Amino acid sequence: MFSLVYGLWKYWFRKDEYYVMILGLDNAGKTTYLEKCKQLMARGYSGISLDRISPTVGMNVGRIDVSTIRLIFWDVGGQQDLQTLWEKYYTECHAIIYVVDSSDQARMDESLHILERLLGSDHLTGIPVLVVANKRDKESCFPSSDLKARLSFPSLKNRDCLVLEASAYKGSGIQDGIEWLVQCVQLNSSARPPHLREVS
Ligand SMILES: Nc1nc2c(ncn2[C@@H]2O[C@H](COP(=O)(O)OP(=O)(O)OP(=O)(O)O)[C@@H](O)[C@H]2O)c(=O)[nH]1
Ligand SMILES: [Mg+2]
Repeated sequence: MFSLVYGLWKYWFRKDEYYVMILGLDNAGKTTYLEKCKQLMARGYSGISLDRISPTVGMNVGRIDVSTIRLIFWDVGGQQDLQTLWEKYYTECHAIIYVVDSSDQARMDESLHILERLLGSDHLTGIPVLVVANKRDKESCFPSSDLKARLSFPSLKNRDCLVLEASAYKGSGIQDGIEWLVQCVQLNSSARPPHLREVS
């Protein structure tokens, strides 16, 4: 009897874990996005000042729980020599958040080229991608319609893709994106099942 009740308890309280990579060029705002996301959505997390965030050397890990789902975020540094690290995580990840600095017209081509290349990886076939047009609070932003118009490359076909305007700094456009992502990873779970984290 005890083992039956214990088994049910574990089943009810287990969480499906999905891994989400946060990628994009250096200075795009990935770590700020992750920090703001935790401040808005992680229960009991008070956070740090966004002004204290420095360029990522390696990777930051964050997590939030959304109902029965746990999202584990991997925010990997975007500097050129760190981009080679990204592919180490492709086989494990369930979704990608790709952050674009929409106030940096000069690096838009470079950013989209890298997005196209990474989505061309066989290890990421069918993986949902949320493209975040970040820094919308700045005055010098290019319209996100420009970005959408450029997102027509073949590696974007046959996967869920959403472009959302956001300001990681102000916190706008973040929750909508995460809620969309939760739906996508669940819908895609037969192709890429979650990791099950049992309560011990
Ligand atoms: N105005 C404004 N600034 C932002 C926003 N998001 C990030 N920033 C600023 O952009 C700079 C880079 O932010 P990070 O979060 O460190 O960028 P990153 O993509 O993690 O950079 P790497 O770790 O080097 O790959 C910082 O000065 C942030 O304060 C935003 O939404 N609006
Ligand atoms: Mg960073």
